[in-house]
Amino acid sequence: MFNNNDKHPHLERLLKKSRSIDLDGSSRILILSDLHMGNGGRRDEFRHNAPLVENVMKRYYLPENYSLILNGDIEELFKFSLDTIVAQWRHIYELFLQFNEKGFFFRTFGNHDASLLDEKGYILAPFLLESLKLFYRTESILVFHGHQASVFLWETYPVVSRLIVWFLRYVAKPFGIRNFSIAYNSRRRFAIEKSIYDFSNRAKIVSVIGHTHRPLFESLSKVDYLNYRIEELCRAFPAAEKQNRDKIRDKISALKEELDACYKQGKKIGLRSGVYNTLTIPSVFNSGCAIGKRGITALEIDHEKIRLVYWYNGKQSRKYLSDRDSRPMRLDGTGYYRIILNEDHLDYVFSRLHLLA
Ligand SMILES: [Mn+2]
Repeated sequence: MFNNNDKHPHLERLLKKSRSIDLDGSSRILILSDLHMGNGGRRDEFRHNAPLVENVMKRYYLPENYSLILNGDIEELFKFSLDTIVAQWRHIYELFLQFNEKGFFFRTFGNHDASLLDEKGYILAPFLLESLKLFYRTESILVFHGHQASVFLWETYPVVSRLIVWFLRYVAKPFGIRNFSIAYNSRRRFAIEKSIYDFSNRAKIVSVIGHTHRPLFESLSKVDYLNYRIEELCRAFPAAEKQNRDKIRDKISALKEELDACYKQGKKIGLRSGVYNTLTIPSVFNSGCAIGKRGITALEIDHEKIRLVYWYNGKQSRKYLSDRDSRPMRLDGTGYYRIILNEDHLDYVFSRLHLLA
């Protein structure tokens, strides 16, 4: 299963040919993926979180001088035509473009919007790339959607994806064939993550992806992370003072509850499954998606730190647990909140990568 000779020609090519940008000590970048924007109707998966996305960009990330990278599957072209999407979400497109005024704006394509390569006059055409390389000192962070690592040809090649668009629009939909391409089981997800993990470790780079809709921080999924933290706290327990022991005990029971909830929802363990190795190399990050039922996850690069954050509507979401002792921050004048799920310095990430990979 663990094949060291396994080459990743697509990914090697991306690493070589990517356009690159130098980060400096004050760089701030927001990375979002998988918006799946549609026509504003009932089948539009973006519709539900559109006000949230609009508010956080307009009231937080733009005033805070962030640049923006949209990492693929921004439009849902398997179901809708580009014209209807742009007409529906013009105000959102205008916000995207504003990021290019103070900082930069780029968007990569994913499997659901690869056909944009053919669209002349597309509003974001000047910013459309397959991947982008961020240089941090001598280190590389490669940002790409992630479908390139799929073993399924229809996800990898734009030509094939165009055929799928045709199939879905003119055959599947009229004849009532549903969910042809979206059947994402956790095995497929895992295969993609694992393939990108192996590639990144071999190349000694960090990859930032989307596509699977599952947030990863330092290669850890939520379940992995909860397991890892419980283990860490159990180890700290015996040496702790009496009053700290109570705190640790409370924390462990809260984390266990969270973990049980994950297993009940059928969330499977990810890269830290122990099949391959027990040490986790922090080489893969995934921004998650912007179409979550309760909110959106995003990655931030901010002054040499990398963070996984969660934005949610305080009225509809339960209190969100963060083990990192971070408190939710309310976005002024709205009912929206941001919480930091995880955060580390890039120096830590790359030291660990070089020491362990
Ligand atoms: Mn995708």
